[in-house]
Amino acid sequence: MAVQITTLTWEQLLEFAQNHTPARRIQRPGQLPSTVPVPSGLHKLSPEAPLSVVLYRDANSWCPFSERVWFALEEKQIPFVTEFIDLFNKPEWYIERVPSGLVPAIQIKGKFVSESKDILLALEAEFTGSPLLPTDPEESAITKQRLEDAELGYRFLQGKQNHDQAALRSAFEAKLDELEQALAQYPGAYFFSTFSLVDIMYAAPLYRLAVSLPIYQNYHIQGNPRFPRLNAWLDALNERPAYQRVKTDATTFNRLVQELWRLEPIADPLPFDPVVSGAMHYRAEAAERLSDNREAAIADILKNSPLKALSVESKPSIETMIEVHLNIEIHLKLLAAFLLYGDEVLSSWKRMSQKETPGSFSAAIGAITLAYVRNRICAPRDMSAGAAIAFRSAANQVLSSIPSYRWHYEKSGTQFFC
Ligand SMILES: N[C@@H](CCC(=O)N[C@@H](CS)C(=O)NCC(=O)O)C(=O)O
Repeated sequence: MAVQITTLTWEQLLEFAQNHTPARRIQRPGQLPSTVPVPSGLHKLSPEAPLSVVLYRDANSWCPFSERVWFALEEKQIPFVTEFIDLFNKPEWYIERVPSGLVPAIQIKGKFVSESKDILLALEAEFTGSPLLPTDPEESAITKQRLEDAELGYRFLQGKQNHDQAALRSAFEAKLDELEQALAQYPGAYFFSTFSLVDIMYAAPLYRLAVSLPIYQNYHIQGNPRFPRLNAWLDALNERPAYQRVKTDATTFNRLVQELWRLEPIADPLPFDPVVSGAMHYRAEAAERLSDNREAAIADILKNSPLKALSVESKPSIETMIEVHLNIEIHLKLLAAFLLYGDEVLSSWKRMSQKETPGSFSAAIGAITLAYVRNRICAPRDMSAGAAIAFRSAANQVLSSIPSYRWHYEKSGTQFFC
């Protein structure tokens, strides 16, 4: 299919994207974040019925404890509203209601409950559909006991100075061995005979350690023959639609810990899973987010990316500003179109570039724009983890299609490539 980027409108891209993904978000004008995913259980509610559950969570959507509660709400298909709390500037009313000031908290029929474990149990007590505690009373009692112990720290990942790293690794492996044995108690993939709150409690820490330890400690859980059941558990977890909605992606988490804990990567990131990055519904979700949010994205690029040097700091002429803006927009459009229509977009872009030889100014803006948005998006704050993987992988492919101006070096005899 022939795709002409220059004549495609954002409205066309948005419409095509919406037709190819079921993912929908609720607009939150004037608030940050400006959108929130529609809960999968919302369809159960008649439009007039008030929502009786409010989830209070962190504005950046990084908190693993909030992820647990969201995961349970999605598994149980409970309709709810999300309110974001800025953890760096907590509103007074929140501290009054939740004296610890921690997220998550939940309001069920007007009553506040905090602490993720207590919230999960309160949801079980209030909403009996899709139970997340085994129905067998004995198993249910053991599940509740296990909940008390379902903590898994990040000490080995952090590798703090003054700590014996070999000892941290041994302690971590001993904990994984124990989980491996717990999983072996039941024939299925989960900790008990059915998927339960214990699986939910372990999901965020185990998944996040599995994707970050290879990079920061050169330690692998996935593919490690010592942990076959944990690997089967991670695979089964990843298959659950509720988990696909709530989880973060490896890049979001790895960038977060790099900044938060000043960790230095010692290995390359794991490659993007081609099944995920190629899935049309994820590509369309990513393109839908970009098309719908393009104005905010462009404003953010102008304000916070290295393009600030051109667009603000050097007091540019109006003509330069217009050119910067246009080139940001065309490269974002290129990314959205590539997500939706695939390789043909890049081939026709290359053909056009060869004919019209866009200047290095345009290519520089394109490269900065694409690298910036690739790193800037955050899952699940901006889009689902699967869509984020599709977005980042596509941004890399579009980046590699930007002309290299190699012929200039060759003409002047500079041996840049050896
Ligand atoms: N034990 C709590 C831990 C919750 C927690 O530590 N939340 C963090 C965000 S991940 C928080 O609210 N931090 C803000 C603060 O410490 O002021 C639970 O399970 O809910």
